[in-house]
Amino acid sequence: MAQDGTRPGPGSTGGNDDAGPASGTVLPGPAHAGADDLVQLIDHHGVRHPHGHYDALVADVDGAALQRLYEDMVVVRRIDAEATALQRQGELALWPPLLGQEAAQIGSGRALRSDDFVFSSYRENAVAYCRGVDLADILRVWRGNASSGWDPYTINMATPQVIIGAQTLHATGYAMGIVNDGADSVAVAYFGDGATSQGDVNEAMVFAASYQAPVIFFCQNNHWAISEPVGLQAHVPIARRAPGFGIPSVRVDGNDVLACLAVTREALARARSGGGPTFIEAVTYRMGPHTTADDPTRYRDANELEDWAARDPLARLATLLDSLGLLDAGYTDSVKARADAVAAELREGCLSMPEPAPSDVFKHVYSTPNSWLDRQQDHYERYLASFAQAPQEGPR
Ligand SMILES: Cc1ncc(C[n+]2csc(CCOP(=O)(O)OP(=O)(O)O)c2C)c(N)n1
Ligand SMILES: [Mg+2]
Repeated sequence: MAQDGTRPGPGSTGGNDDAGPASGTVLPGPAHAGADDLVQLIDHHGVRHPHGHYDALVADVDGAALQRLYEDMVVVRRIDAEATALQRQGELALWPPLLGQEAAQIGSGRALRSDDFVFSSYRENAVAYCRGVDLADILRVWRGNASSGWDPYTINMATPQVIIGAQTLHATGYAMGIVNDGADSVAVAYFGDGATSQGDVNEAMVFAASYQAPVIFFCQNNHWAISEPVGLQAHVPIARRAPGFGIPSVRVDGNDVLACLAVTREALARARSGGGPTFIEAVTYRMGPHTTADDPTRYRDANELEDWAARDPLARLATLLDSLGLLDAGYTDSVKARADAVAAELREGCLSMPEPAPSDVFKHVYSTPNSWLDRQQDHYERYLASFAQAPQEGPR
């Protein structure tokens, strides 16, 4: 919160810069957790703390399951690093890194069923990984090869939304459709802290509450909306907003994969059983730039990054696994080998992607023939052909 009670200045993260329990009023929500309480099962020292309510939701997560969550996080961090390298090498036009947000995305993503449907922003590449996306498909748009990366129905995940917050409306509408179908799947909208200031997100919450739609609003509060710190637009924890719409909310340590799994499972169970929407605020941190076109050193204090590096989601799980005797060389070697193989597959998929034909830009604009577009395509193709036919001018 701003020192003087006014707008926090640049670099401040206002009322949301802690990852520890905040004090204050406990607002309506799940009976066991107010919107201000931070759910945490594994602290940043890698210590597992018992929890009166959420332990039951992850009772099945044994050592082997924890190892799988760790492997997932290592692999998606590697995907992210490889894609960043591909951008630096000129193979991608742009890349939005997720470094630091692995636990929020893997914990929630691994809670979902295959018939649930995800509506994400551009940064949820770890969620796409959980959905089983073809690795090259993650890169297609960023390489400029396609207008969208995959067929949403193959993995039940819409292609990433760049219009901030719009996917919350899509998710809510989809969830209303689930009710009409009499199904028990759930729609999950992923968005950032900045997105919560968008009208779309607020409208989506009104509709979701009105229709008790089976939708989860999964907000990754990574503390920044490009160069704008979260405290500028949220003077109280973001999770507190949802109860005002009649939506129960929970604030979770977004760098704790087990806690993220637990709260998402609870929200899914509520939605499947007719209990309507839930808002989850996963308190995490974007350790990299907004995108590879951004330079966060221009607006962010290096100390802040250092603070959050000490709460790294992978490091704490590694420490816990080690304390359980589950981080031996055989295991870490196999995780590394898997990450190397995935990175190699990603790179190969990127470099071997066929170049689209210029006229492919007209594909998928409409699902049915359109004479106006056909005419444009015809003109464009004749224009391109004119270069091939132009007489070559010889040297004078
Ligand atoms: C409607 C709209 N307004 C503005 C932008 C430009 N823009 C792109 S990313 C971004 C910040 C989003 O921040 P946040 O929601 O916190 O997500 P994060 O990037 O941190 O994951 C903005 C303002 C946009 N893409 N769409
Ligand atoms: Mg953000």
